[in-house]
Amino acid sequence: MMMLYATPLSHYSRKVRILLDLWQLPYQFVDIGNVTNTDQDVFAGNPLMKVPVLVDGSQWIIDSDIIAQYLVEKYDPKDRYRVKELDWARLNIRAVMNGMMQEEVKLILAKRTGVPIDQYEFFHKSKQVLSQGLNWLETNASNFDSKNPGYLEFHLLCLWEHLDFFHFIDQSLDLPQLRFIYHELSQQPSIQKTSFHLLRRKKT
Ligand SMILES: N[C@@H](CCC(=O)N[C@@H](CS)C(=O)NCC(=O)O)C(=O)O
Repeated sequence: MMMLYATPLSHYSRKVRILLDLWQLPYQFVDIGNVTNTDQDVFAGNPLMKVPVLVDGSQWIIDSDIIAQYLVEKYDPKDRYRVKELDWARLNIRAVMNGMMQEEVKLILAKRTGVPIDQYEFFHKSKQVLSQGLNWLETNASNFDSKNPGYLEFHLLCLWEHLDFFHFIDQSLDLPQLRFIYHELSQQPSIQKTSFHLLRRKKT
């Protein structure tokens, strides 16, 4: 059986988990625990010490988007969720969301390891990216297809719910379209299965 090294609260991993659930592909979820760990073996040998990592027989694949591509090639050649789409506007949106996820990880891991983030300009930029990113996504929201959601829309779901979970959504921002799309997507049972809201607030 495939093994996915991840954590229940990893937004990058959740993108892959949603695809696996939609395709009804069984896999073993290996919770690696705290991602601040510095033992490469805990991350299934990933030298970057990040999750997700997929092990499928002799195949070892890192990085959520590459894992998604691998899975589509092997299990969904028709690419029902448009993982391999080449629509430049939508790919830019994916890049923005992946970048925002990275800034969020930076903030969370800094806090978790005792860095006083409010004291450093470096982290102010990360917070600014989160607010600007949300505004930019709202402006570009017509590119999302909430009636026929695919990999792009799953990025938004994972990003939004994670930001919400960690209280990174600036409530003064006006984001009606993003809220609507999130709400529509979050109703789907296959998506609810991996909801962060099912988890208690814990350090994983
Ligand atoms: N580009 C990678 C990013 C993976 C990533 O940053 N994962 C986070 C958890 S959501 C992590 O493991 N962070 C540990 C660290 O940065 O030290 C991907 O798409 O898989």
